Amino acid sequence: MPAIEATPFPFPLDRDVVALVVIDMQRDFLEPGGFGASLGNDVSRLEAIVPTVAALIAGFRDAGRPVIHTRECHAPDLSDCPPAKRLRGNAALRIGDEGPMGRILIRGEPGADIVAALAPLPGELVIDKPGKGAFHATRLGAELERLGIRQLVFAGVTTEVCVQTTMREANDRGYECLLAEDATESYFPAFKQAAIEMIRAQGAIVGWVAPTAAVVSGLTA
Ligand code: TIU
Repeated sequence: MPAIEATPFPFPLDRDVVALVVIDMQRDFLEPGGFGASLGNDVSRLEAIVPTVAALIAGFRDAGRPVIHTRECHAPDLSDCPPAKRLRGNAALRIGDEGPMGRILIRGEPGADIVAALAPLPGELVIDKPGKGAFHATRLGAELERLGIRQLVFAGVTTEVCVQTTMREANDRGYECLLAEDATESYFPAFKQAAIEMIRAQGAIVGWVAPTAAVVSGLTA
């Protein structure tokens, strides 16, 4: 199978062992009144990647490859939310507080849902994660082993927080990681760009970077 165009060099995409991980495309990060907004961010820029993420998801579904969705959220009793996370900073609304989309970042609340346009299909893996990384305190690692996955393509939000943290966790666990650069976004354009540069520097020290179109055409080649 030919490698796909990527930086800092071509990525040896292997359709037999690759999966897509879509990080935290939740209302709480994309819509006003949720967690992202409660941290003081302008959430409007994140919505713009939804069609590109949808195209990437469709490419994996069409190729019969796994699509894994994550949601950053906590148990209703907050037993999995360390005070160091809940009490950090100066937010008007904190994790667990009642907001316009239900309790902020709580499992089962409307705000914790993945946006409708990217809804998981029945049978797709949905990983609820209490941390920024998707491996910490979840069954993601065990599920990837069960599925025989060796390569991960990443999309979602935000690039330098949950996406980069999860890529680093995956890289340390031996997965070949690629970031779909137009299917990820940050509240801070400069941080997105910096994360991309950090990931692919030093001979892909964390992983590869490529546009969605290159990944999708690689899946169908
Ligand atoms: N604040 C921020 O940029 N991100 C998060 O809190 N979580 C995720 O990135 N999902």
